[in-house]
Amino acid sequence: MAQAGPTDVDRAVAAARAAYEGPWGATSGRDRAKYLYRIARVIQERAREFAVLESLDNGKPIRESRDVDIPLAAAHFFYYAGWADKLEHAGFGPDPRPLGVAGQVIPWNFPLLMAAWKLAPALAAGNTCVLKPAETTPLTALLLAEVIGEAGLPPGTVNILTGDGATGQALVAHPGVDKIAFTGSTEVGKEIQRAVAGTGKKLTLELGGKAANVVFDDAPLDQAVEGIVNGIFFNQGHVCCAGSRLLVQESVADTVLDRLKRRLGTLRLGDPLDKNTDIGAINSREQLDKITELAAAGEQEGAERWSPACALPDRGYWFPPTVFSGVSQAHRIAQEEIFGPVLSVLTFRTPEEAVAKANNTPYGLSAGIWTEKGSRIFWMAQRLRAGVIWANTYNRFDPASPFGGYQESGFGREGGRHGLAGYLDA
Ligand code: TAP
Repeated sequence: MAQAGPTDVDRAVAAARAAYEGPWGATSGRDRAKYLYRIARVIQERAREFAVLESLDNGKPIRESRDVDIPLAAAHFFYYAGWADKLEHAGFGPDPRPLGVAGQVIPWNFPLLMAAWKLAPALAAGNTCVLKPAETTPLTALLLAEVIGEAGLPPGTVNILTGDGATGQALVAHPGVDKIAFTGSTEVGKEIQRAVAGTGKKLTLELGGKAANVVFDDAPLDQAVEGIVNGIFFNQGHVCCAGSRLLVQESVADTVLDRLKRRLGTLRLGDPLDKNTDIGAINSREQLDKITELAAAGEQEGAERWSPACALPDRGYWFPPTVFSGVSQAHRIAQEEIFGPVLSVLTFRTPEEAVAKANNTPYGLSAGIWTEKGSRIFWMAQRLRAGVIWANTYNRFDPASPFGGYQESGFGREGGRHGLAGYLDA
């Protein structure tokens, strides 16, 4: 795959600027909406091709790319198409203006979906874009570029640059960019924040997480077990908002753990292109090493490790679904983002203790609550410091719903009306 250097970044930014000051800048909201609808429809028409490519590139099960990633990517374009001609009614004043050229850097865990999260609101608001996909997962972004060409957007409106961190760095530092939108690790997010400080560029950061999925003793336990599985094993746990810390009330901890283990015994790990696969491949050797190292630290620090009997394929990068019980808050596996199929289980006795443990993290992206009591859901939601809170469900996404974090999980929101704010001078 080509590695875009500083000259390529220059050319892409110049093309985006020319489109912004030229044909795209002159395109009315109504016409921008038509282009976005067209992109959404072509993604739907070519959904199978996108799904196969996404699974080949990323390693995620085809069932997920087919049923989640691709439909949600199309849904984002549909949703923001609806806003393009209604910006003056979006609550940002009577005449909100676009920012100009947006530089967008995305990670490898949801390659097409993250591209849609970035491009759809930016274009709806009237900006032009230069997007850099992750080094290991550029393929669906390139297919999306083809689709955008097919949809007839003026040349230069969307530019996709392949390359590694150095390409991202050059894009972030480029003086011709008016806004930086980044999704990725907290470490790189901090670096970007430093690089952008004092330049006047607008910045949004969607970073890591270490979410608590809190199960009370009155929760519908079978449903909760499904939510725990979906919370941490969806996309091999390569999910910033993954429910990677299970906080379970002590009185039901043994029952939940037993049922969870039984359920994990039924998951199928293997070929991402097999429709029956539940858990696919780890995206890269580097990520596998990171997961392996953190899981080893969990054992060394005294937590009890368990995985179902599960044969791993000979070729490729794989990690079995893993549960650590007896985890204490000081353990690295309770503090650091593993970004893999590894669940840390902690217990609590009272709601107050659950809140204290859930909030004991430098992150603040998401959380889950499982209980039959509506009043308890509200009580918890008011106290959990997380940008997204699910009740009696987990990992549900909708383009109309804003997503983003607090603290080291970043700032700014993507999705919903709020997602427009990051791309408007309002
Ligand atoms: P990062 O290493 O941060 O990479 C993210 C993107 O930034 C990649 O395209 C990467 O390029 C690029 N990049 C690396 N160094 C850069 C620099 N100095 N300047 C500009 N760009 C740079 O993260 P990752 O390993 O790909 O993704 C996993 C992380 O993303 C996890 O921590 C996860 O929590 C977080 N994440 C957060 C969210 C939200 S919504 N909060 C969503 C998904 C993922 P290359 O990788 O191509 O070299």
